[in-house]
Amino acid sequence: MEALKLYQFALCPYCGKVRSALRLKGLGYDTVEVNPMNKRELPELGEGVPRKVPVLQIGERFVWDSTEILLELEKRFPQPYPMLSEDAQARARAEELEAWVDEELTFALPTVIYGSISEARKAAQVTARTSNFGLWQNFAVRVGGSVIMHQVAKRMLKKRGKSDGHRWMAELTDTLEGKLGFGRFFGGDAPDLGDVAVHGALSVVRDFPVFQDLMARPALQVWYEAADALMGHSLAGASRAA
Ligand SMILES: N[C@@H](CCC(=O)N[C@@H](CS)C(=O)NCC(=O)O)C(=O)O
Repeated sequence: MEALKLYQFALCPYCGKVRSALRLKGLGYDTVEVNPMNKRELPELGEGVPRKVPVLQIGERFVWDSTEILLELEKRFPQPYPMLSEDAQARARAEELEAWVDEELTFALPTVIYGSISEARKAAQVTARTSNFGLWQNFAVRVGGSVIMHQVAKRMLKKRGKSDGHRWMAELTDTLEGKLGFGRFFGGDAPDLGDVAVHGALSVVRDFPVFQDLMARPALQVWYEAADALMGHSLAGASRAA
């Protein structure tokens, strides 16, 4: 079995998706926390490849972009839980939910975890805590990172024409509850790609107040507990196969 190494930011929802998928598949992996200020730890992947996380190293091979990584994992490790159903309709629903997570939820989350400068400071501390950065880098991430994160949150709100991140998040929580309906998982009786995407993105905000708002919805709480039993992981997450 080839070694798996995930280059990540602990608080990046796309990286959360990959950690959830790795856990669902029962795969052990190591993580490398990338310094968001200089991305020095990220391997050189050639011209045209975005300097972004997540990147998953599988043996000697590198795969980037969370969706591509999930598809690669599905191809190589279809069991024990397939993320993509053979049924075309179910598959389309799962892909649609994953796209919604990538294009909506992932943009709203930073606006509530870095929305105020004190929230941004807390987020930067989490990043510093989950990394192996040296003393100076650690300090720079705590101070510089919180300012940058706060700016990113403000830019995202403006770009999406929103004024209040918490209100935006409440709207998305309603949507999420609607998508869950009465099923145990978004994918029905078993989790699928949609469950992996939602679980991964939400797991990064577990230590933030917004998570309590989400868990105040009983259906979402029941779903999260069931999903977390299968895909739960820590943010720093060097993890061995179960
Ligand atoms: N479509 C990509 C998006 C990845 C992405 O935007 N990652 C962000 C962190 S959440 C990043 O690395 N940003 C660094 C930068 O843009 O400089 C995926 O699904 O993996």
